[in-house]
Amino acid sequence: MKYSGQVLYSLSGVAVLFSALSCSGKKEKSAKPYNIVYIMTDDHTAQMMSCYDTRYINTPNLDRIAADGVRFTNSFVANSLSGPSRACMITGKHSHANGFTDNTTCVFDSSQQTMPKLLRKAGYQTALVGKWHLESLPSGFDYWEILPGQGDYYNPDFIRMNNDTVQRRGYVTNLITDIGINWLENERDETKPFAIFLHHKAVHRDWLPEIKNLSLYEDKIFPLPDNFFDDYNGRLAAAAQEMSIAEDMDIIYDLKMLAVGKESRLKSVYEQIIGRMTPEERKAWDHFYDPIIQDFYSRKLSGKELAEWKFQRYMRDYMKVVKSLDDNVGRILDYLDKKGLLENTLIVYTSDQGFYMGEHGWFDKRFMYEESMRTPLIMRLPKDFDKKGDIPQLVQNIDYAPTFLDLAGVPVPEDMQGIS
Ligand SMILES: [Ca+2]
Repeated sequence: MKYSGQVLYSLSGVAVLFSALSCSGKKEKSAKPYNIVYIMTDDHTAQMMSCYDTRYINTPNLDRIAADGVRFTNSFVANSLSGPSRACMITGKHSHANGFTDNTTCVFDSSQQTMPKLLRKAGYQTALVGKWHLESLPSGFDYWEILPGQGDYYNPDFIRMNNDTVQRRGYVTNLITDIGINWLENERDETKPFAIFLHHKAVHRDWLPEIKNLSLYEDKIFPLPDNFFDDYNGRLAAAAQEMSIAEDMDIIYDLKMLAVGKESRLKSVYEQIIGRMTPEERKAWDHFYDPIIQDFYSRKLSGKELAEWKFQRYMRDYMKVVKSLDDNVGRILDYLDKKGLLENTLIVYTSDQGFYMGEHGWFDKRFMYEESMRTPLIMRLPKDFDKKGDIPQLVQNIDYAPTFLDLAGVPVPEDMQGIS
């Protein structure tokens, strides 16, 4: 493949991402094409990354990416829902143009143009591991291994390229990283540049922490957001959302308060999910939760007290799941460092959208307010770029595809709606 340093500057008169990067100058043209490591999580919101917000959690490995690179401070998705967001990202097009407009009725037309396909055509080795959620099987990858649908946290099934399904033993965030590192180490063609897409299930509802992290953060008390008890006065659409921690967060499915004689709407789903644990995992799980469950039902909380109790447990569970994720981002960074790949690789960390952490009394993401439309976006740049710090320009996830193509020296198709 041919690399042209010029495309980094001049592809579009309205170029945002890399023209912003070039403000402080791209130093020199690299002899080798750049690799791309794209790490995307599910529902990981910027409030829960210490490089964006120091109120709650410490994420040292994510912060390494931001500290060594750039942090986008006005990064948004085009569509704040899993499948549609993912389709926007790989096509560089809005939902009406890529055809994947919702999670329930759509099947992604995998014959259409995508950024991974264009990278592959230009000589890149491409790999995808983890959550896909576009219903049709992946296309445009030399290697893929995906979770069916939402996937499971414990001992998850994966669908492989020969279309068989295997159950892997372990915790999903570790497994996705293991598979990714194995591909980088043993399966890729080292004579070619690579683009690997690691799509985590974490930190999606219902936030099942890894056993070793169960007891973390239990002594933390989180401040309630100022608008936690929002009355939605004058905002009928907001009032109609079913995302309320007080009303809609399931005491068993979401918050794990499973006990004999207690019922909830999603109890049976929770039983199925934790039914995937090994006997040892289940024993450790019950050992941790049993005293909390007993204490909870003995207190007979209601009203605002119950809502606040739910908020605290939600925050702790979410943070524990982020902890495993941050550790695994560290594993990838360490691997790239050890292999001498850091300096020629663009490392991207983002999420498929943001999430409510109690703002407006909500969890989830299905309403177009700031917390869910924003998505974290941090990048560690190849050595040829000396830009560091914040990039305030408005960007959306439809801009990722043209940006990666631009970086790879691949012409950006005119019908892509995002810009580099
Ligand atoms: Ca999501």
